[in-house]
Amino acid sequence: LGCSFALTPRESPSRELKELNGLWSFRADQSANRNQGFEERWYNRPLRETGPVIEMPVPASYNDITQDHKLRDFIGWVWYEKEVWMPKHWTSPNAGMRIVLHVGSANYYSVVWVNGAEVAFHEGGHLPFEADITKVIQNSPSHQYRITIAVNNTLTPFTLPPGRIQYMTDTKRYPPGYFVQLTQFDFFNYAGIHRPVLLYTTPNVYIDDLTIVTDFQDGVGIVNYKISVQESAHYSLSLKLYDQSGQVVASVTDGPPVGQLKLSKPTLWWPYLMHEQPAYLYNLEVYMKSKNGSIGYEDIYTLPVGIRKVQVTKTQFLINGKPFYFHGVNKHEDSDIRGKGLDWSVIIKDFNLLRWLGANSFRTSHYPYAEEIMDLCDKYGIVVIDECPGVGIKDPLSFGNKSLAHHLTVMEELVRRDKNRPSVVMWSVANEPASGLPQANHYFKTLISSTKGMDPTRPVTFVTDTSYDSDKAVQYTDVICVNSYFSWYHDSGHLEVIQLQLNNQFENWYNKFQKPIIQSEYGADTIAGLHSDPPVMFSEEYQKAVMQEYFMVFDERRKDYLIGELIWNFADFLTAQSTNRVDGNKKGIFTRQRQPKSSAFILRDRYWKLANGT
Ligand code: GCB
Repeated sequence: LGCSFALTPRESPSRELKELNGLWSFRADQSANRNQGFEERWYNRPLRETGPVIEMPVPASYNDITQDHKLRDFIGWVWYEKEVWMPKHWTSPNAGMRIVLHVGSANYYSVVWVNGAEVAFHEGGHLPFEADITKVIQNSPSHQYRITIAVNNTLTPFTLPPGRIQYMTDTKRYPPGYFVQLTQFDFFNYAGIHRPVLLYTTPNVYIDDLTIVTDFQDGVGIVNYKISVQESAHYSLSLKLYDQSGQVVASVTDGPPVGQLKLSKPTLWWPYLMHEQPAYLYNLEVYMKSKNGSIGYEDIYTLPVGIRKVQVTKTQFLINGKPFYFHGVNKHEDSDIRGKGLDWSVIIKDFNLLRWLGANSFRTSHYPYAEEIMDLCDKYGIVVIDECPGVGIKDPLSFGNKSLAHHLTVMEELVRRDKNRPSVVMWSVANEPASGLPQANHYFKTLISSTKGMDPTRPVTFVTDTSYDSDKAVQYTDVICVNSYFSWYHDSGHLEVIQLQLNNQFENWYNKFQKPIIQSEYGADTIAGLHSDPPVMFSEEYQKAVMQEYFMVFDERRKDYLIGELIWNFADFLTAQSTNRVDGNKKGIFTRQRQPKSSAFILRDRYWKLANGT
């Protein structure tokens, strides 16, 4: 149920779009087996008639919205519902159009009904899914429709990320039926509808997918394209590539679905700070015309296109043939109150901070980010290592065929969504898996080679914290990404060991594999406003000192094979409660409210120097 999703919904003369964001009715299923909603078919009537409902904003995580700790830590099904009006011209049986319901993401399992008819089921908390709801709509007598979405945040050893429910059976310590969710990743498992819910239309015959691969040679830009059209074998395609002044710079009329556009003297897509005119985007307009019997259809889809190419050598990462050094950050989708819910103010603030910092890149630790964020990376020239939700894969159970099959599905969904983005220069299939286990060899060999099969144009990596002599998976990557926390999780407080240990780390990895290396995480928890000289752990001075020790080694290794450094983390973020987290992870160089700690200023100084080649 539900259909696979490829093209980011965009308005055009042939496509209308309606956002369903705002307040939805909401009810958590508090029954002991968490199944009352399904047993009583809450989707069959207005949610308010099933029991007490509250108002819930969409998009947002539900966890931090109320004063109820049971909802904050809730595990199981929650129910969302909204009654919506449809424009009359969408719903008439001979409208000649499809109506699609699109959910940007909901964590983790989702079931969707329209007027009680199930239209979609999706597994996975960080990628979009959609359903063609035309028939349900057109068969309905009124113009008002009830959309019900049930969302369940329960993680198992086979989900991505994996997790486990632990039942507490000691009746002297826990009430009957007591259970908790255990995870092996370091961020709060926020839940709910995290990204916008939309309705959009397409004609009955429509452009279903579009893949572009760009290149340039001898002053000529090349846009290879492949277009897929649904529901008709008889159609014609025309393409126009517009530059930013609105001039058509290349075109094809009545062309085949696979072809090439060429333009002389292309303006290339360059990363932020690498060129005086970064992030140049053309607009590719695809026009499809079709005849089905006596009815004619036209569809127009426009895609931003950046012309650039990416290559990896033994020691370098090349963008447009020039060495690129990642001076960037790791992020999270995380902020006060809204949790992982998409919020434009937070998004733009974060991009402003990235540019203030002189950061040219980030990794989407540890799951794919919203399409809205990715669009801005394309637009601003922020280079992205696009990571899937393969985080916390530690349990040997999670290396079996069932997990692998799902991991491949998630990579397919991610590649399908982000394949055309110039900002995305590398896929990361996982973060800190137990890559020393013998099972990791087959698992990552398959996962990485299949990902390369899905997209032969981009390098593939995963992020390791296993030592170089026991890791079984780095051999399959194009770039080595390594995380280390010297003087933090071990040798705590001993700043003086950092340079020795970090140098050895780099030499060991490089000598074994001869691949370029990114320091994909390093950092220290820091309570904003806590000061100490000499530096002690958790003070602003300690965070700065750790960074400065790392910088010394980075500057040496940059001369040979080090191709990037990504601080952990851009901002403080919420985690599960534990004795080693004081109100979340505090390794941000900005607080969770996006105010700078002292470390932000030294990083800024460094990044601008790196950008200016000084
Ligand atoms: C890591 C993880 C990241 C954690 C970080 C930490 O290695 O990849 O998710 O938040 O360390 O601060 O412990």
